[in-house]
Amino acid sequence: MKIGILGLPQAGKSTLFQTLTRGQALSGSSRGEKIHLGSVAVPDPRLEHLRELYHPKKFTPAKVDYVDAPAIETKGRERGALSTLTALRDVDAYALVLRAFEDPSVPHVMEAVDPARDAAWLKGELLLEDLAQVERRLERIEKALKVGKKPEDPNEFEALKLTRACLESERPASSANLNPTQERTLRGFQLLSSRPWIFVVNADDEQMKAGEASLLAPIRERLSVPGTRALALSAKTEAELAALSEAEAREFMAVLGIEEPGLTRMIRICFEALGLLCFFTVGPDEVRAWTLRAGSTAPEAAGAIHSDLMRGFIRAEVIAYEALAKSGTMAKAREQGLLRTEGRDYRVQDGDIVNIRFSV
Ligand SMILES: Nc1nc2c(ncn2[C@@H]2O[C@H](COP(=O)(O)OP(=O)(O)O)[C@@H](O)[C@H]2O)c(=O)[nH]1
Ligand SMILES: [Mg+2]
Repeated sequence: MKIGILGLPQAGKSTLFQTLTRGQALSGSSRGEKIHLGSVAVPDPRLEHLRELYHPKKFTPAKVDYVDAPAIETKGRERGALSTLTALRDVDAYALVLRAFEDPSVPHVMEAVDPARDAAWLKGELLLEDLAQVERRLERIEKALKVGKKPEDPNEFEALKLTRACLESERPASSANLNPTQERTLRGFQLLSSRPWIFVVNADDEQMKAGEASLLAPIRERLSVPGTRALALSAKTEAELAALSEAEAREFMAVLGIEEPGLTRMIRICFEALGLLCFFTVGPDEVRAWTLRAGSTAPEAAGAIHSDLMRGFIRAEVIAYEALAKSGTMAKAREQGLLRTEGRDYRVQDGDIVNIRFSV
């Protein structure tokens, strides 16, 4: 899973990036407007417990990649040519950073601090960016039509028209109600609004004390898009937390009233937004977590591990993590008959421990 971080200059994008990646990738490098890539293990107590049970040679948590991009400039940017964004196309979702913190030493590109205004501005810019891209392609097709040529791909033509109408009414491309064939024809465009957006309000500690809801309400109201995903955190404070030992961090969090770090909250929201789940494979060689689209079948889970396992899939032995944890060990769980044999139609559940039987 890869998340792109976008926002205005000085919104706290790089600070957020540091928070979300536990600071590993920025150390030493400049804070300048360049692209940073970072990756972080998905914290999961279930997987830690499995590690204790198996003492595997190799331990592989699921991971999330983050891309910190240069800011979206407010002036002098050519429409449809957001060069800063080309590096950010290849992601699964966007974190849109909104500055709420007040700090006279950090200027705001739009004078006053107003996260709801910035949210609306960003939404508008990203939709216009997509619209420019869609229109460019449509113009080319329409020009060909005028000289009597048929569209190469009628599905694409239809999909583009539906998407244009959607963007023109200020709705994201993801809500264009395309059928799966139409959707496929537009995948290559990697439209910014075809992927989920998660608004991240970067607040200071004082503002956080007033509660997350009071920070998010004005943004939800302004955007008036049902189901807008958003969270609030103090990127600066949490970046400092990330540098502490676990015990120290816990103490500091208690003082500040932070119940759960932004790092895990962000991952959870992204999993929800993308409809993902985790399943596990265990053994003395490796204990590992895998990310999978919710609703995937056992052979699809096998395919996430290796294409051979999907091709030669026979059956899956499955036990829910909770059931294993209750039994204590896999041997006991087996004795108690808790291991199930599942076939091709089984839909893998979050927390399943899966062993694929296959032959190639
Ligand atoms: N007071 C305060 N300053 C912050 C916070 N987050 C970021 N900053 C500061 O704002 C400036 C811009 O932050 P940066 O992460 O580089 O923003 P970017 O341009 O969006 O990448 C830096 O000086 C940060 O230290 C915050 O939550 N509170
Ligand atoms: Mg930056």
